[in-house]
Amino acid sequence: MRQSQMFIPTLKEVPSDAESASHQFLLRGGFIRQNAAGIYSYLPLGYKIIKKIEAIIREEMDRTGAQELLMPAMQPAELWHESGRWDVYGPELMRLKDRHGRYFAMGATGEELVTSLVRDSLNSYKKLPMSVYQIQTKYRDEKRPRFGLLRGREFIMKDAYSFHATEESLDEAYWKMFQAYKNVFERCGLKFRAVLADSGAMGGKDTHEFQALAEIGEDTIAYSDQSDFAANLEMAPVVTRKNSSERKILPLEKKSGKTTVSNDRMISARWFKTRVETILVFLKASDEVNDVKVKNLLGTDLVEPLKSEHTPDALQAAEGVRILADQELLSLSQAEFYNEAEDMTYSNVDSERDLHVEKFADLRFVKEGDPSPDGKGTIQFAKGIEIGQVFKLGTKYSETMGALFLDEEGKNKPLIMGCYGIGISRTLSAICEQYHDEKGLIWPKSLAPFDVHLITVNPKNDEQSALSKKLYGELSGHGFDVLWDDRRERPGVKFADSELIGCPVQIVVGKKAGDSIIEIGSRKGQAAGRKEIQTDGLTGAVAELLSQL
Ligand code: 9G3
Repeated sequence: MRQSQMFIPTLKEVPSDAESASHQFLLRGGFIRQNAAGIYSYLPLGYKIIKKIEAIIREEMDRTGAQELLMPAMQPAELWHESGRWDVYGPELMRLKDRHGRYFAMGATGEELVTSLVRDSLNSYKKLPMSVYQIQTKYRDEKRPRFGLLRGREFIMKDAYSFHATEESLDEAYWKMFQAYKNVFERCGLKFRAVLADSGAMGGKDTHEFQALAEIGEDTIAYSDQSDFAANLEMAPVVTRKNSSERKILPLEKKSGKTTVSNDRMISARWFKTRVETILVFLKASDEVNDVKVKNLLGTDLVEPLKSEHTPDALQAAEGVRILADQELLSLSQAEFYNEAEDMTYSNVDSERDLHVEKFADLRFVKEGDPSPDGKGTIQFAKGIEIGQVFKLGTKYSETMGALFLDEEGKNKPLIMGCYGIGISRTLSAICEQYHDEKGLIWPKSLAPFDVHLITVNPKNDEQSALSKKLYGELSGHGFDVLWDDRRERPGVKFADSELIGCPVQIVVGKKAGDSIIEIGSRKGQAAGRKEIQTDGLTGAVAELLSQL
């Protein structure tokens, strides 16, 4: 394409509200434009890349046997009433009313719709398993949209749903989809980890998130430095070090006032409340309570810290207080505990003898340096951007929405479901976060908007224009996708735009055009500069350069 005819409105200045690199360069490179908070247009360059990401996703989805369909973004409110989620979700679920006063949910996800779509016909084990997917715009009215496409209010998602007669069949589809996701993100050139994640309000069990590694990421991943173990910080299990010294049990002593021992010899009391009771968690003062682990242990969805002014006496096991403790305390002897309510410090505390603990469990956040739960290496932390997730949904939606099938014994059972999402807009941003330098983007060749950026330094010069036109024809004839900067702009502007846009190969037609000499270089090897070559070796040189990227 001739750049003089393309709509690529690059920006010299960094937009003030663009905090992340991807947000900055997608705006400055003329890939996207904001229309409202969290709502963007994909301009021709940006949309070209979205379509390349979608093409990779379609190939991998089709390979799993999932069938592509397209469901509406306007979802009848009745469906969300059936699933009970109309009232569960607050303002984040965008709703609208049509001219007849009927309510709709703007699709934030597709579980309700797809279940209503299949429940009339997917009614026999003979028709199972079956998987469908769509690539569709999703709406979520985020309170604080930020970082451009990373957290938008309207975004493009691939969402897939699978239907099964048995758990084994779901398990098979889950791991097939898991592998398809690894293929997708590897083909996108992303550095990512599949992490064990908390299924949270989604019900179901088994769930993994695919996290693209990036400093700007909102999630913290705990991963092993010597295996592919990785988990969301909330989910990462802690394996206790076997404490060599056996526990010595000495008589409990107490003295008034605070204690001065080091944090890892001291026990802390942390108070929480659930919807129905007060929870007291004892743990080492050097550790932090992982509230998700407490929720999962109690099987509740709400665990909130209790304000300090109401904390009762930790050692008087008051009525209605459930006392839990982190497993680490089992290998802590001669511990100290400062009981605020009495202003007394107890020493030689033995957590089994003195704390009336109902249950010892893994309740703390994992820390860097902890042994990896799989026994290989130690835990490190990294920030991640969640770009995909795979869920075993179970029968959460088929039960509430009456999607039943006749099993082999002729019994009516709710369909067993899985759901699988990829944030396509987010994936675009994650790629930019991982592939840029201070001058602009550096697209992996599988996704670049064009293979080659051909720059005519001075289009008014007939030799340079004629040679550029010839090379453009030659390269296109050899199947390369070329963006030809034929604009009457100053060279400095052209080079700056080329670095912003970030096509893998750069070719410059300048002063030596008359001698059929041009310059070639890669955007990735920008710092190394370009090298001069004869034009007759050009297509070979481009193919060679691309093969190395
Ligand atoms: C909503 C709103 C926001 C939401 C949801 C529903 C997240 C919601 C979870 C999922 C689970 C899977 C299919 C593709 C893969 C992910 N945020 N989730 O259900 F109404 Cl406003 O979307 N859905």
